[in-house]
Amino acid sequence: MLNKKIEKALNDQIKIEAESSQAYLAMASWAESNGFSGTSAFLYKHSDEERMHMLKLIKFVNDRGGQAIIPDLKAPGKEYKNLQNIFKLLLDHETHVTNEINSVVDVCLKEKDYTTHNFMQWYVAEQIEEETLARNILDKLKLVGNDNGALYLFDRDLSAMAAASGTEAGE
Ligand code: OFO
Repeated sequence: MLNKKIEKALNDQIKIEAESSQAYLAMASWAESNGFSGTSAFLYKHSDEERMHMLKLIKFVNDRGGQAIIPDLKAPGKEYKNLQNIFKLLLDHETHVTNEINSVVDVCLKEKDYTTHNFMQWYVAEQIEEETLARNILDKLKLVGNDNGALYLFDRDLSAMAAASGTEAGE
């Protein structure tokens, strides 16, 4: 049985994962409508993965005798300056998510809930991958700058990454 503090921390995290999914969906839609089909495929997939992160938490809370709450969400962004802007926002968002996951882990330790602590280790590892991936993409975009030919190749690379597997976009 989950104690109330843990249940609240996990429900807060459910909301954060839902917000991540919405944010990346908005970015995917912008990229698609601006002709970056590879980047949009990558972001749609990333959005799906965040939904999966949310569902995993929902199941865990309910299986352990708590009640997962489906949150309302504020509208995500709709305008982005360019791809660099998108991936900078994505990296900032993932850094925020990492901090939040660390706080959940902190509550687990304080409450001596080692089962939830163990469950949360999957998210801790996932965040390392996601932050690294976002940083690498941003580095590439900085090299690309305003070179349209390079941007075309970048978009093609992201399409290949999206097609390759769930792992690159953080399965
Ligand atoms: Fe991108 O993070 Fe979920 O957890």
